[in-house]
Amino acid sequence: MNLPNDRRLPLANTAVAYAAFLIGTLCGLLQVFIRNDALTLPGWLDYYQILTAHGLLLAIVFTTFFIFAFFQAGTSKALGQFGPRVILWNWIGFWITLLGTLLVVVMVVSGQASVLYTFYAPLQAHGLFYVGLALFVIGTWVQGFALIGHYVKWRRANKGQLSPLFAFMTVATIILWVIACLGVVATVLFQFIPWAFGWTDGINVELSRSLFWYFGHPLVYFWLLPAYMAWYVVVPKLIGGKVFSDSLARLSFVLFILFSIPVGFHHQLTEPGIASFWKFLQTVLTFMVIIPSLMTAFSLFATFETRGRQLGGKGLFGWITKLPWKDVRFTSILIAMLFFIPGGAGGIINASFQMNELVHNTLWVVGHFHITVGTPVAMTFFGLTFWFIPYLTGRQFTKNLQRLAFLQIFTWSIGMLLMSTAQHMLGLLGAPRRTAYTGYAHEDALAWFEGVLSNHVIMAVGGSILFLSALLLIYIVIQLWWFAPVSDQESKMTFPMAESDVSGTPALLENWKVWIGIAFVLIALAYTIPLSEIIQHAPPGSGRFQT
Ligand code: HAS
Ligand code: CU
Repeated sequence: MNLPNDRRLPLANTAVAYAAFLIGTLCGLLQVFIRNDALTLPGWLDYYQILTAHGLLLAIVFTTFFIFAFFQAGTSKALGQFGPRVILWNWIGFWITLLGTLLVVVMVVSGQASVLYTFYAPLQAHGLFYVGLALFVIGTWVQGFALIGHYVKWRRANKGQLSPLFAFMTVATIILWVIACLGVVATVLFQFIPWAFGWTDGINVELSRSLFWYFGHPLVYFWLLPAYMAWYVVVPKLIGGKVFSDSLARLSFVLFILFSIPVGFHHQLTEPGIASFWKFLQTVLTFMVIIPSLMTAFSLFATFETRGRQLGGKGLFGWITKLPWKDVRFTSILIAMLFFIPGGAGGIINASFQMNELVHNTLWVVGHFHITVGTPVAMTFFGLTFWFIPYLTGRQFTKNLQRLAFLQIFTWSIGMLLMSTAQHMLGLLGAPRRTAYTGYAHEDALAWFEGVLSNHVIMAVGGSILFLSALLLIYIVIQLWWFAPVSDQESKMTFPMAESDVSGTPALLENWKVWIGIAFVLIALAYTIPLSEIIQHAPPGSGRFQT
């Protein structure tokens, strides 16, 4: 089929996303079996290598490529078709991101970069691994700035107007991403690359970890915000409603720009070398960043209830039954939201300073991120995929495929429920994360963990169901891409974007200079003194551990 350029671009991004998804989920399957002691890997493969591939391919590659596909298709719908320059720069950015990805993948596959997605020093990968990471980030910036260019042109042509909500949210997410990446770019360019190529002897470990987490926390909102965009803008349209409050939606995105960055220390609460005052300050700021998620939860409930009552729902809960449960595009995303209720609650536990001692570096944290990025975000992306690919390829999401889609989200939910519950419980009992060896310090390997749910077998059962579900999804994607019947006028998919009333929205919310300025003030407050202390008091030499 001959597709216009602004469709081919998001399709290319989606293709890379799902290729990464397939390999990444396979690596996940291998992991649960190794942890269950049911599988021994051949000599040329290694647990940490697979864990690195799993984390990178799913949490970084799948998400980022899918997010850019969504941004590209959505902004060209919201602001009008891309001009040739925007298209060109998006393509250039796409190829650079892909080149970076391939370089990283080659290094991991060849066993020279089994450093996990957090690449903590003094673990050392091959220098090209870090070059790949840098290219990846640069590629996303090029795509991001191309989209911002399109947005700026629209604003010039529509002086004094607020931009459509989807475009506003895209720009907010890109701003967050660019500011966040400054940390990882700094550590990769100025610390890891010189060290890995042997130009410098040692590396300041604490500085590199702190710069990583300056990036690593907002990274999770770079995944979450596109899902929130779907929740705020796409879902209301699917249920026939409107955006509950335009200004609330915009404010929540602005709050993410302000508070999602100066909080990285909540991943380092157990680390020496950072005074507790700064850890405490960042913990307080972490509690601030919970607010926009609570606002989102409120706003979504309000959207659902308003629409359910319009459709005749009575009583306290009658409106729930009026929602379009038979539409898998809606149901998938609703289940994704439900998962985020315990997911977010677990995050609040992690962030509760002393309580973090109990869960840090245990499987609990693994459970946490599988019910944040692994379901609320990932399943929202699945829910989008069901209409997004047909929208781009002009094919039909047939009744049969819809049935399969239900089976897919159902199996993903069950698999995730089993696996993440087991991980949370095992974690509370002290099962460590980031290790292939589960039974250390004990003769009888798995004897600590033999509860009904708190055992490694349930985790593996969950993981296997998840892998089958992933295969089903890939089947659906392939069908929607190449084999489903071409749609006619009636069955044609559109990009669902709900109406959002901007009449009460203050123009200040779209004054980026103000928000970026305040964000930098908060970052400076939270980081200047502790980072300078880390630099001044760095111990000499760090050694290096090659994998
Ligand atoms: Fe987290 C570790 C704290 C959110 C991902 N997190 C991680 C790691 C990942 C991750 C990947 O403070 C591991 C990193 C590593 O490898 O070491 N996290 C939080 C907090 C939040 C949070 C406070 N995390 C996320 C999100 C993620 C994510 C989102 C991915 C997308 N996290 C931590 C901490 C650690 C951590 C510590 C370090 C742990 C350690 O010791 O290593 C908050 O943002 C959560 C706020 C969310 C809510 C929920 C709102 C609910 C909503 C749904 C509404 C439902 C509806 C359904 C409307 C308060 C919006 C309606 C239904 C009807 C039927 C009508
Ligand atoms: Cu965090």
